[in-house]
Amino acid sequence: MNIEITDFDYRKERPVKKIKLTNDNSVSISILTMGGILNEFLVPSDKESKNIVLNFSNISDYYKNPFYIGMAIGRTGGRIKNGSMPLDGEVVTVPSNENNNTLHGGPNGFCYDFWEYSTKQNQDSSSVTLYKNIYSANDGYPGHMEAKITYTLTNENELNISYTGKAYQNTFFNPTCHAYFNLSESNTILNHELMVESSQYLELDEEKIPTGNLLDVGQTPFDFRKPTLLKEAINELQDTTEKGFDDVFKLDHTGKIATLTNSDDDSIEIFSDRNGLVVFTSNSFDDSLNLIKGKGQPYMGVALEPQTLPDTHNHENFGDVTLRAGEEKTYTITYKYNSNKK
Ligand code: FUC
Repeated sequence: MNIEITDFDYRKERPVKKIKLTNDNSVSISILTMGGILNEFLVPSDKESKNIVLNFSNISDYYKNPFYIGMAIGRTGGRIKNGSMPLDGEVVTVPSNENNNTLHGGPNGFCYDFWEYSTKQNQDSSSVTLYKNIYSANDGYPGHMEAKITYTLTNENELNISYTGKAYQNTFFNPTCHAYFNLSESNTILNHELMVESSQYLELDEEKIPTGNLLDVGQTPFDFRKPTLLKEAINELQDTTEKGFDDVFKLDHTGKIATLTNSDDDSIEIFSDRNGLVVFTSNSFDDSLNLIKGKGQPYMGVALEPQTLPDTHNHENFGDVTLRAGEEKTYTITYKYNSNKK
């Protein structure tokens, strides 16, 4: 296990630190102190190593596009209609940043700021914890809360991300990770297979807000209950506006919820304790993105974002993202890398 801390770049005249954790199998992850960005997930390959998440070489490129590449998302992931949610019998409105709706924590969410950090090294894992106090004046959400995000890399090649929210006043907490995976040398994920433990997905309106209706995946391109080639599923969506997936799956259970497999049989297994998974196949990426992997293009990566179903408060049975004064909640996402190479 090794921890290396370097300067990645500058933003707002402050250094952005890069914290790289490497395990005993030469797998490593790098986290940036700005935006809680997962900047690298390096695994051994024929060419020494390959990075299986999309990334940029400098910090400003991360903020020149609307795609939240690698970023930590909070206080609430997904879209909230008109930014309004009931809290203690009153309707609270949080700042909007897409149409009139709030996306991924709004214009001042988790991804737009610096985080304090500390690191820890154990026998079989090492971790970096990002933490900060967030006040209503910072992001327009109700209440003061403390947020902590711990990225742990284990010798089992698991990246474990735990999000802890501690509320001093009532607020909302539905964090997630916006990493885009691409396990291949290719510039698209079309030859990856995806499996998602989900029998229903959410109907969305034209602004991608859930209508509240749940649709069965059976006999549709949304049926990933068996591993399915993304190329085939995406082909079936070519007559839709999105021409790919930007969808919310209601999960059948917690625990292992999804597997993404490359044709070389490398895979990422995803474990979560939430009821939803957003699958976004980067349909609208274009060549203005200067990713290290190359110019942006549709289907370059797939974001697999475990979270509580979005717009929760406006729909029955979607769950509850309220975090009450004095309450502390931790959610965990695990992305486990498996290689077929012996
Ligand atoms: C996903 C999608 C959104 C958005 C974002 C970058 O979470 O649901 O549509 O484009 O990623």
